[in-house]
This record gives sequence, C-alpha cells and structure tokens, in this order.
Amino acid sequence: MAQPEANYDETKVPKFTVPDPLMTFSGEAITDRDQWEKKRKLEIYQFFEKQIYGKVPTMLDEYSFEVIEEDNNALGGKAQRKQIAVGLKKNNRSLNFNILLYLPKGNENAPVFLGYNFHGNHTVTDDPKVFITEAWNANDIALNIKNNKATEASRGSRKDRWAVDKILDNGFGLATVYYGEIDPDKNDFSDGLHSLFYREGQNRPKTNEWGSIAAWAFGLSRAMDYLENDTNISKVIVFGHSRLGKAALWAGASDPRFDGVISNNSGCGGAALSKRKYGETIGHINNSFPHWFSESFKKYSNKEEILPVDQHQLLALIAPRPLYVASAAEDEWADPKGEFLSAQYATSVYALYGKKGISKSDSPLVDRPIQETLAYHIRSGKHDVTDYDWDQYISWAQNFVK
Ligand code: GTR
Repeated sequence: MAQPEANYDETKVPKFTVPDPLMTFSGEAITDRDQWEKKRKLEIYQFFEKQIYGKVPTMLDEYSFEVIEEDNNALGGKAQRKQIAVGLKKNNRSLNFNILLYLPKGNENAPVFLGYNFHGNHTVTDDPKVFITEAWNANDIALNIKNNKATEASRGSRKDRWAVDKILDNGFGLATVYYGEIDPDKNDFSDGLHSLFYREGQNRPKTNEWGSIAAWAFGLSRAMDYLENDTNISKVIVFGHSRLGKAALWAGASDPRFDGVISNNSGCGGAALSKRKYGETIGHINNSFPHWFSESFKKYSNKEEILPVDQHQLLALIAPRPLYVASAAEDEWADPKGEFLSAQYATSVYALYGKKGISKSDSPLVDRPIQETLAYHIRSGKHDVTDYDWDQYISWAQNFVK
C-alpha cells in the first residue's frame, strides 16, 4: 500500500498527549514501586506483548548447548574464544544457532555485551576460526554477500561496527549471534523459529502472536540461557543496532535477566515515539516489513493517535536496570528527537527506584552524552555503529553495570 511521505518538518509534528507511564489505563495514579510493578508495569507489558510485538505461543520442548570450538589463545592471545551451538526443539522440529563468544584473558568473571549481527558471526572479525553461517543471508554487494549465502569473501566485512579489541581491552566480553539463524528477515512465516511452533494446518502466527522482532528477542533469551551458566561471565548487557535494537529493547523488557540494555539507532518500533510521526511511521514500517510486528499492530498504521501507549513505556519496562538509548544526528528516519524524548519520558519510572535518567531540563546536544542509569547520546554522523558509540557504552557500563 502506498504510504504518506515521511515528515521531517518539526512544525508538522502532530500535537499529542504523552501517555503517562504513571497513570493506569483506567486513570489511577501510580505513586510507588510496588504499584508500578503490580499494576502498571504488567498492563503496559501485556499491551506491548499482544498488540505490538506479539506473544510467544508456548515454551520449547527442549533446548541444548554444545561448545563446538574453543581456543584459549584467540585474537593474538588476548581472548578466549568459544563457539557454542544452541539447539531448539518443538513438535519434533528443530532449529540451531551459533553463539560466538570472546572473553578477555585474565578476567575470570567478565561482563559481556550480547548483540545480534546482520550477516554472520564471521563478519564481525577477521578471526579465521569463526564459522561461516549456512543460513539464508540478505544480499549485500558491499559486504560480498551474493546468492543469499555468506562465504569467506565476507569475513571481517562488518568489523568496523564491532570494536572487539576495545571491548576486550576494557575487560568486557562479546557474544554475538547471526539473527538470520533465528528467523530469516523476510516476509515468510514458513521458515525460522515460528515454524517450529505451528499446529497441524497452521502456517503463520495468530493475530496476537509474535512477529520476527519478538522471535529475535526470544533468541536473545536463549543465548542468555547459555551465558548465565558460563561461570566466566558476570553480567550480560544486551545490545542492538536499528532493527536489532528494537529486538534488544523487547528482549530487555521481557527478560529481567539482562543486566543492561543498549538501543543503537533503533528508531520506529524501538526507542522513538510513534505519535510524533516523524521520519519512519508505523504505517511505513508495517508496509515495508509486514513480518516484524504482530498482525494486531497493523491497526495502528497511520492511526498512531489511537495507540494508548508509546515507546517511552517500552523503555520504562526496563527500569530500574541500566538502559542506554543512542541516536545519530543524520539518522532522521529514526527520529533522534523522538528517541531523546522517549528516554526523558521514561525517567519518571527510574525515579521511583531512586535512579537517574534524562531530566526535564536536559536537551540533546550532539556528541555530549548524558550518562546516568538511563543514558542518552546523539552522535554526529549517520545511521551506524561507530567506535565513538562503543567508547560511550563501555564507559557507561563501567559505571552503571559492572
Ligand atoms: C530500515 C527500517 C528501520 C531500521 C533499519 C535497519 O529500513 O526502516 O526501521 O530498522 O532498516 O535495521 O537498518
């Protein structure tokens, strides 16, 4: 369906009331943590679950982990590398994915960043021992990915987005998974994680059930099942860029085991407020990526005003755990201002726990991070993950997560 053109004019942003995180749908004011956790948090969570990302239908029948490769002297001796095969089973159908894990040598108990990559674990580093994914891959000429298959030619092609040395040198580990091994990113529900759960005759999720973002979030939790039992890991901070930032936020909101959450340029359906209709809108996203959200989310396409929630309440579901929202100045499609306001509007919930976030007097100054338990920065430049971003995440994690 043809969509209205994206608006980039601040004077054309509609006037709207920001849904108050601290007022229930029936109009009751929330004044303390207990009321927040028992009443409000639950109703907001259920709304996002049923109307936006979609519910996970049931649990898996079985899952397994196997360390399939290990080296205590990886990356020139600075890291321990493990590659872990995770097996998921449901209704006699199965799916496997691989975690690539680097831990800093000499730190027996390291905090780890866990994040999906877009094209395969072998793209985040030149390390020749990292397995090449067999899963369907979106073609990308710049990264040497053709015929929907990754090959040796794409090894290290995305290493500029993963400051592996910096992460390790600062005492952190890195765990990464190729998101296409969980659910290939195409409008096709016949493959990937969803297909394991179908009953006889079913070929797509039900109206309130999961789209791909919720499936990717579920995959992050399955990676967490392994990481939380690795005795060399102290904490896990879930990270994601763009569509994978949306998945990281939903994973953080739905799984309290994540000790921290980082949203890098996640935009519409991630950290950005939907009701501003600035840059990408719900209409655009449901039209271009009909498989990302639950079917029930489509009723809000170009009708953002009838949504009883907005994305700052997704951020609030992560409280009081550390959360970092990051934008890029040239990434107008993701609405940097909408991401900033979202962090600011979520702060009242952090305050219930005595934690700081973005105060009412703060404004988003380019390259001037605000680092509290709930942190925000807008970096100069485009939609991307840069060393600057990682410098900020590392210093923030050292203060708030480690
Ligand atoms: C865009 C999409 C955004 C964002 C981005 C990405 O095409 O409109 O919502 O997810 O892709 O993932 O890079």
